[in-house]
Amino acid sequence: MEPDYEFREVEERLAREWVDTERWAAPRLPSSDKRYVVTMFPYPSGDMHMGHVEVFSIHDALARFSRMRGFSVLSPLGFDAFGLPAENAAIKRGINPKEWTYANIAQLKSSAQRLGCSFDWSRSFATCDPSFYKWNQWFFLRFFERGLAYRERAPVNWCPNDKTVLANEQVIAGRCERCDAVVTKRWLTQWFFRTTDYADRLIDDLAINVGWSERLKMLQRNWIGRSEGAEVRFDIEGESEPVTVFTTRPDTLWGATFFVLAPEHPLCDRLARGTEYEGRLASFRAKVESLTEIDRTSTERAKKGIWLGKHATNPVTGEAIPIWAADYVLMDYGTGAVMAVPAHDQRDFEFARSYDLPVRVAIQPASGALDPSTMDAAYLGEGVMVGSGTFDGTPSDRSVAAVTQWLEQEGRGRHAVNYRLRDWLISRQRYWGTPIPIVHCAACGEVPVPEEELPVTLPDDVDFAPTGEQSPLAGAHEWVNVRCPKCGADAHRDTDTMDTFVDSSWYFHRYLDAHNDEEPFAREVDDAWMAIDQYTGGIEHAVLHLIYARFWQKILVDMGMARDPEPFPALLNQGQVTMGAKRMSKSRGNLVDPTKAFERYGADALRLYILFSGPPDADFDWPEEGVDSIGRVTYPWLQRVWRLVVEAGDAPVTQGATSAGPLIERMHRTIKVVTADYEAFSFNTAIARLMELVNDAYRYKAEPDADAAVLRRVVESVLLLLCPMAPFVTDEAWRRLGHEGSVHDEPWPVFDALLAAEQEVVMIVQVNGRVRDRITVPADVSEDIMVERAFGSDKVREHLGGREPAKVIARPPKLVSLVVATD
Ligand code: ANZ
Ligand code: ZN
Repeated sequence: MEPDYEFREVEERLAREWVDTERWAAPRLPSSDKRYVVTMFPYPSGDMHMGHVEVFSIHDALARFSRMRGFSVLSPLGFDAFGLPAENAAIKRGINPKEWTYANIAQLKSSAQRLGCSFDWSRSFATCDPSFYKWNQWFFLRFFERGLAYRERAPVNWCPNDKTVLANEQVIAGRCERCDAVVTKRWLTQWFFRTTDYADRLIDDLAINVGWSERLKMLQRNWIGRSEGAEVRFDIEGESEPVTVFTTRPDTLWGATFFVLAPEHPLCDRLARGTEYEGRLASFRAKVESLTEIDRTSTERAKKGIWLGKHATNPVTGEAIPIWAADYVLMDYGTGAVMAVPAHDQRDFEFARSYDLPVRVAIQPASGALDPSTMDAAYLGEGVMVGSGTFDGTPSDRSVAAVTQWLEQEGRGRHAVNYRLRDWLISRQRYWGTPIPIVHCAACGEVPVPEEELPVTLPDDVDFAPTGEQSPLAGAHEWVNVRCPKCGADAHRDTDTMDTFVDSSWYFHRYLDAHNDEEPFAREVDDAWMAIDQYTGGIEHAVLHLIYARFWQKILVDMGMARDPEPFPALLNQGQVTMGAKRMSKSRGNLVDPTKAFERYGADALRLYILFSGPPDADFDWPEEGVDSIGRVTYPWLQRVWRLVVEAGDAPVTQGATSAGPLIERMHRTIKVVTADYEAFSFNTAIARLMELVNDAYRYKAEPDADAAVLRRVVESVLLLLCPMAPFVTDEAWRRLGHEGSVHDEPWPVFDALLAAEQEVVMIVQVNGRVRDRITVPADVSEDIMVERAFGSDKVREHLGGREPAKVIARPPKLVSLVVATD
């Protein structure tokens, strides 16, 4: 007897061969219809884990499937190598982050190769390569020229543990996304990219992304948080200039009974200066500073505030209304100033009740009169305007537009749109990132590093432990102190580094021209390969990475460097691999190590196991027994496929058409449905169909008049349909069948529509030997389905009369016979 399939020898040999021959390198320009498929590049924090295996298996099956269908496929992989984890790990070990990072990259890369991924390694890079980050700096300077990069003193999110600022997107429920420390606010001078300029396009262009889930689009829309309303100007006691508020409800202006400023608002200082309120303001501010944004806006918390001793004038009633500073008004939303309408805004209502401020109704519902003295919540519903002069009676579906128009005519306000989205804060006070290519000169200000001096490389000999508000780079005196490129005077480099989301915003363009040292990428190759036809990655990037990359893409279009307004119109979010419903991690001790799986069962069995576990977007809870569950499921099945190949291998190589028969028809149907399964990312059902076809082939083989040529034909189809998911065993088996070339160079099998059509037959159901019903079923119906359909028949049930049959005989596909005891 033939020995079992020796997966280890085959996989190691083929994996090496594929790397040595650059087997999956794509041409510079596509040679036929293209498919650019990208999986979000990994962060090399160690070796490969099951999350990588999952997304790589899905991605690679799609890449290989597209190749077989005749597309020119580009499937690259690089490494997202800058950032805090590398730096923290290096600090702990007392080595340079560079060493740690490149060692991890080498390991991750070799594991991806061992897994049999068909990545084009000739285009690979790490974002910490100076040849990559040079272009981050180049882009930074282009943005700077265009006014899209600017430096400003602003209150920023500060993580006291990581000792760096965080973008709004990196603060989750008031805590640092990475280390979970409570985030505080600090005033620092920082670099920003002007994402808010693109807010409308970021919303509108979501319509282009037809291959996105509705959930993802909603997450982005909420994040951008477009809000329409009006800006209204209020005169302030003792101020020469009026102050503007943003409101979504200008129609409630007649109900504004007080005026509220964010405690950080500079106007608070001016109003309180030199009065008894000055000290109170200072202590109130100190209290508010310790609150997170979540606390401040929470509906559960009692709102706090202080009167500032001055008044504003309600522009429509002419009434003097008190000016308060309150914690629930945020400095960085709208204008940081609010007209408070307690009758119709819940936060204002609660505040008014706490501090005994007047409530005045401006919108009256049809049901009856709202009474300010008895209301226990703000009224947010429909109605008509009341107490609003000439506007009285205007219904609330027209009131906002009507009042806005009038404010514009009167010159007291204007239509306005506000966004929750903030400009992207990109500077970090950390070592392991792209240095910002700016020199600060006392005379010339912010001076760009001349292009021919790029890249500004990271100095190696730095004490890179975080120091506080200053980047560790500030301590690298030789590196920092330079001459001003403009006037030659003593000057110093900017010591901040860029947020690593800068890298991931455009890396997929760099793959297209990874060795270009004249420009980030040539327009010609970008037009030829972009947009990405299929992007895969985790839903955790729903806001951060996907917003920034879409923003960057729009700038590229505006700069004439790219054509497509959206970079990835189709996106698949894979689920998570867990164990005991918890994320796999070393510290939890629930890690299933891919290398162990390679050793015991092979990469093919591992890939199939993951793909077979369920739909790709569902989470998969790995069984407690760990890696050995592969040994019960996909490993023995691959051995079974191999034995079938060995036995079919004795038959002559298929010449032309094989006579049709039930097995050949089954094969055509399998090709049809498996093709549709691949198109729908439904790998688990594809594998299930292939398992059935293999069972049928075994059954056929046992028949006395089995035709060896038929069997061979079916086995070959199984290999072709399986090879994108299990690339090693299928390639070896293909050669074993006597083929010269590789299975991966074969075209995707086509089915014969006639043969694939479901044939139908009429099944007869007998009860105690007499025909009771005739039911149409597929010609290849199984016994189980036959019996199920027989019991489903009303006529049959009537003749059973509630009795349980003593005997059930099914003869596929035409007869079911039920025998019941007669009394
Ligand atoms: C008066 C008013 C009356 C309001 C009413 C609402 C209802 P969104 O939808 O989130 O954009 N607001 C404005 N700036 C604020 C700030 N910096 N901090 C806290 N609240 C602020 O909400 C806009 C509304 O939130 C604005 O409309 C304002 O209250 C408040 F019946 O103005 B409104
Ligand atoms: Zn200068």
